[in-house]
Amino acid sequence: MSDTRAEADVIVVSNRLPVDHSEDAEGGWRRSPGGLVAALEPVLQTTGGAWVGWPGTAGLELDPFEFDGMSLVPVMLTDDDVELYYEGFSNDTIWPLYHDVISPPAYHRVWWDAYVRVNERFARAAASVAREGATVWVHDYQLQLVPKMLRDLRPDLVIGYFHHIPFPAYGLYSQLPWRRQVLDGLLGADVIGFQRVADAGNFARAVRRQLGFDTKAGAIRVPAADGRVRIAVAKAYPISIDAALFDEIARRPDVQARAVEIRESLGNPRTVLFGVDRLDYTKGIMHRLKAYGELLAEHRLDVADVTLVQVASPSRERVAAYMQLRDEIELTVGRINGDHDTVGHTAIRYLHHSYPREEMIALYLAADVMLVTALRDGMNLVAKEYVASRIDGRGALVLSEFTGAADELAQAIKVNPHDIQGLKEAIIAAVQMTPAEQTRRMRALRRRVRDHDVAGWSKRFLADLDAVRSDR
Ligand code: GDG
Repeated sequence: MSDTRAEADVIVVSNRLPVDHSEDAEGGWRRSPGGLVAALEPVLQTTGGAWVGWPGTAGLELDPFEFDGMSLVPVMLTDDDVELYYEGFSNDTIWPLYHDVISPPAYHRVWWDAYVRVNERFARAAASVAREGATVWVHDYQLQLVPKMLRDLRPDLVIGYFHHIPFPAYGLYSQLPWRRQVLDGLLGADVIGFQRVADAGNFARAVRRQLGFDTKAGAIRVPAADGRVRIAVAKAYPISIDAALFDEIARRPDVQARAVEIRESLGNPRTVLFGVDRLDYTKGIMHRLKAYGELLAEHRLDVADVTLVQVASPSRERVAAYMQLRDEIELTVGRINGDHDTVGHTAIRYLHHSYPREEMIALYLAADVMLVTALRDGMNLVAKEYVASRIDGRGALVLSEFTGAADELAQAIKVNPHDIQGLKEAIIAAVQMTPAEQTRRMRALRRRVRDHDVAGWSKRFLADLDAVRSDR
């Protein structure tokens, strides 16, 4: 890395930099879509801050560079790092374990060694760009060891960590062979943020049981090497979206015209059901298909009236569990369509693609019923995006109670996706919901999402980090 880089007062650290390689874009980089970038970019721009992360291509060694008023600090990952740290430990150990073992987690010591090695690399990169007393905000499960590593390197820093996925109950967490090291790693932060109150509670319980530290009302007393005690705060900060932006795009005439066109191209069914997820076993796509398939088989729904559009965006395609899931989903979709399609109507329009945001919002506008049936999800931003896009106040949201969003979106139709019969009844209730009832519920949902957007989320978190600084 070059030593000409500027030092920063605010540093974000995440596995991925907020940019993607692009041949067409000026300078070769394009801003990646997503709420995190939208929320943090203004903070970094006004403070001249830096973002530390992997540029997304193995073996690519790059010097820090400026992008949109932020300084980007690339961390290099080799092919081995991608396989062992990213696809292995992050996505085949921590991801399934933290999502309640929906898929069995694999525990491999070589994966753990790579995780430690790569976390060290991220910590050193952050330490090297942080000005004296700077604020460093670390993101997500790929980097759970960074807070402690960073504190050891730079005790002057104020360190925050936000966990985007669930933190599991102690009985599951305790499977992890490196359970103490991970807790120690996280406790290096001054503020440890979670999506739900329950996640923060699970974390505090694991700390009590494994490390014996005192944890009162989310204030964890962490003994330091010098015999003193430091307080680490574990608390819920439910993440959100840039609601105003979704509202604005949904109002665009071209997007509304596209929504009409989408319905037409589906043969103008009376009801369009919609699901959009990364193709991931946590999202409950198979449960959704089972319920829908049974409703068709029992003639409670008819393809002449109803179509399900399922976007499953490609994800983690080199991890075996994901390849298997894709096969299962595609077999099931093929069966349901084969059984129920007519020449003019299809039961499921299945799309294994990623779409531009405008197209996603047109799909939200075209959908009468949004199906979010995750078996476990930290938050689920799709649910909030659907609500923010419904400028017409219409539409019904079926929402799994196992998502973080369920804590906030009280007027959704709540479901336990494991209960297929209950899921079927919820789908029918959504299909049959009167326009007046849709409007009544959607008004309250929209108010919630509008008043708790992603800017408010980052402001709350950073204010708590500022309070840590003042206390010092
Ligand atoms: C993790 C946690 C937590 C999806 N397909 C396309 C597309 N998307 C966008 C959605 C949404 C995002 O991706 C997915 O966010 P989710 O929250 O639903 O789920 P994860 O990806 O699993 O995210 C989750 C989140 O982190 C934030 O903390 O909520 O619980 O698992 O924004 O719109 N966007 C576009 N084309 C697609 O095809 N443009």
